[in-house]
Amino acid sequence: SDQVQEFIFRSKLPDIYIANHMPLTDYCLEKVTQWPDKVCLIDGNTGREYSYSEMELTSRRVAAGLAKIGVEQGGVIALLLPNCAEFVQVFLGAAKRGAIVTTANPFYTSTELEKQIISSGATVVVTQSRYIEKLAGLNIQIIVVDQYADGYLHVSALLEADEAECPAVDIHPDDIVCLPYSSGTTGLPKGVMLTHKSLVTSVAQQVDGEVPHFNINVEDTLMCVLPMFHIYSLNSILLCGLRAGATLVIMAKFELSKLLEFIQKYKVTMGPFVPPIVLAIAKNPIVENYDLSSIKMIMSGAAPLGKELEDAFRARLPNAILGQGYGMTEAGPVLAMSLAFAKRPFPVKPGSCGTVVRNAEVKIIDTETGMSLSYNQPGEICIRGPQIMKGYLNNPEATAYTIDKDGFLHTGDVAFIDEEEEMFIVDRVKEIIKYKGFQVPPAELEAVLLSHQQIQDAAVVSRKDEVAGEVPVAIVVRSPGCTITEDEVKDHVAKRVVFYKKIHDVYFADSIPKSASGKILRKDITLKF
Ligand code: AYL
Repeated sequence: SDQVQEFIFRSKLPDIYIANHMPLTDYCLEKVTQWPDKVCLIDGNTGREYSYSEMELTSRRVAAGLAKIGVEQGGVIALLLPNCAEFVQVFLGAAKRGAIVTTANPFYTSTELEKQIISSGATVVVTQSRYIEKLAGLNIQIIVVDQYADGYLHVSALLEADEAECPAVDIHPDDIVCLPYSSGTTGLPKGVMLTHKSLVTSVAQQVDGEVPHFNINVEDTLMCVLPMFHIYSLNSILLCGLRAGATLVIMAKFELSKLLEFIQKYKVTMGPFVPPIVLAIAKNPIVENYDLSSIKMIMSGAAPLGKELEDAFRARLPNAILGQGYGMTEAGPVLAMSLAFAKRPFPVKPGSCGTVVRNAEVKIIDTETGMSLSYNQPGEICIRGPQIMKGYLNNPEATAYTIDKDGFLHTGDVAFIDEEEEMFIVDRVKEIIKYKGFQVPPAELEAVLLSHQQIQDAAVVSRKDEVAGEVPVAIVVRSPGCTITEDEVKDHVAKRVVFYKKIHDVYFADSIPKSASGKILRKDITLKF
């Protein structure tokens, strides 16, 4: 028969009960009565501290305030903020209201913002006054979190609303709560529909149960320097930290000396970072001037971590457990995490991005045949479980392309799993370029390049970079008779995109290698240099 054996990989830890019928805010703050006065948040920017009971109360006030200004259940609000207390307060309040939060990088250009705001259907944007001008011309209500600005609502209208007016809402587990944008395995950025059930499940897979995979608790202080507008920080730091009753130290932007000062001052125990921050801590001499002995765990995620870097880091902070987390926005986002972080830690091998989380199934499939593979054979990672996205917003084709009929989400990452259930990522079969963990979608840059009349054709590919991991470079075919220069090409793009999507080098060519169907053959281009 054509009955084939399916190889399914599972966690080494037993499955757990997951309360994924609960709305996200109620779930994350469920145990607050056990630690009402515990410090929930320290805003490193201002030094202000917020207790858990205060945070819970504020979430109800914000929900009331949002209802009052006309945000309905299912309405979309955009957070355009660096890390700050208001990000957390408004996020939890919006989720409590049954609204949907779309998050964006405040450094985005107005063109990038406009696309996301229109696509997501956001009617309210919460931001700092300095970013208001980028929102000109959009049909939205602006709420400013810093100074009072004429003609705009101030966030105090939410924070100081009457909690007695917190609307009673019937939130369904399959309702969307968060709408981050990701280009996934191909094309332009798309709204990723993460539901209450997805995010509750993902957080539970990390921190719930008798033997949590990611062992954080009320004794822990987490460094929150990664931007919460990105799902890594939003999920694995903010939401996991809240659920576990940890203290979060938040920083608006990465600055090594400040980061080290905060670790020392607040006795930070856990640092969820990205490879460039791990690199800075491993290599920068100023690290010697600080007492980092409080650090128990360092997690690296969102991009590959080099073996030499891992060794250099271990030599410098030998008492800290260094491990990886592996996630993808669409996957809810966490697929795997080092079992060295578990309450009962397992020995782990360098280079591994972790073991699949509990209550989920992983398949490694042959990229040619689609057959599922067994131990030690590399193939595309696919994952199934209640944590994965509901789909892409208003894009059933892209959804069907990414989640197959059996419910497996295809990641576009290539890995093998060894006999100890450890996953090792070895390649990527998708377009995305990762600059310091940030997504750079080639298709978006190609469209920007093609909008220049002196450019007839263009392709954007990844080039390895010591600090950023990867940077985008362009191959450009000039229009007939045109003389556009490398600098002109770079400037054209730089004016239209956020800093990390800038083109680093331009190679002029006579043509772009394409398949018969017109698809750019990126692998062929990469081989040329
Ligand atoms: P997105 N090693 C190698 N590549 C990685 C890793 C890793 N540890 N983590 C993520 N990637 C790549 O949507 C991979 O190609 O989400 C993956 O498909 O911006 C892509 O980045 C997804 O990029 C965590 C830990 C979340 C990590 C994340 C990553 C979210 C990044 C929660 O606890």
